[in-house]
Amino acid sequence: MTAAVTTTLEPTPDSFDFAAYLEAARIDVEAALDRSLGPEQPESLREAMRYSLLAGGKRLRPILCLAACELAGGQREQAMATAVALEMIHTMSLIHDDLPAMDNDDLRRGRPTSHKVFGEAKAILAGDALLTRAFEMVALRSPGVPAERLLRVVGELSLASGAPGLVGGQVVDLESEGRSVDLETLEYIHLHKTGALLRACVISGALIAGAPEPLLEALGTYARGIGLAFQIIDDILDLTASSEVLGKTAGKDLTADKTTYPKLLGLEESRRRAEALVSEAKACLQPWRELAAPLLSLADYITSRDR
Ligand code: GRG
Repeated sequence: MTAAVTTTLEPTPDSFDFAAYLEAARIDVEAALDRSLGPEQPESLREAMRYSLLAGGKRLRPILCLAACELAGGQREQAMATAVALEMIHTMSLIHDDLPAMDNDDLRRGRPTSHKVFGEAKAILAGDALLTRAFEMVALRSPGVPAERLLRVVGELSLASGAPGLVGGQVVDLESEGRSVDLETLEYIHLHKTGALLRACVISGALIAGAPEPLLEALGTYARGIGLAFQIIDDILDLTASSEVLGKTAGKDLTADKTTYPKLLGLEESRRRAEALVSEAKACLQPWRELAAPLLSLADYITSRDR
């Protein structure tokens, strides 16, 4: 449950050009994603992996990872392989989530879903290949990062992907369909399905730069806030935005009879809650304020986004 926010926040430094930061980071991430898929065989698997990984998307997760690495004093390039790995895990989860056995969707990132193009078996395998490639990126393709830091990153990615994260959240979500769910269960679903990977993004970026414990702790709190806020906004957009703008089928939550924040709290209160969570998330980074401008702006972007 979210406590009322009492901290008076200092504004993000005026000199910081967030739009330019976001665009430059996105360009770097797109290039790294493109490079990350080598000549895998067979060709049909490579095609399916590239189809989903290079389909656009906001690239929020890799950018969070890079920003956290920079905040902790690291160089963007040191974290790039892990940033790519996080987008691979995210993309895998979207491919699997869209399958007929799960959310059964045929539109993602403005294109037909993987199983619609390649068939179910190939879509599952493309997801599996992306998930395992993610760990390869960290373990074998992160030059210049000390092995003990990479080991901790592998640990974070494992926790975020498995039963303590994505898989656990997805199972509770599936089991909750068609049932009335209370706020506590809804929060559990979102902290696991969405929040765990967002947490892994900032924690692993910071670990790569050798961040001290107080910063890791603050980033964990930041991630919890933005994770829940992200999902509340996702629920709101599902109700209020069009499929064309979202690039995925709008109104799915109503059709699938899912419990959402707007269903439990109403639209206005949901929005207020997302804003309060973002304020809390930003508050815990105040001690690092000078270097935290990208993460502070990314938190605001989460509530102001339209897709
Ligand atoms: C097989 C290990 C394993 C895990 C899969 C299917 C699954 C378990 C979990 C589902 C996780 C899921 C799809 C959560 C929803 C997260 C979410 C809100 C996605 C949308 O993220 P955006 O808006 O999308 O950042 P873009 O397209 O911009 O990247």
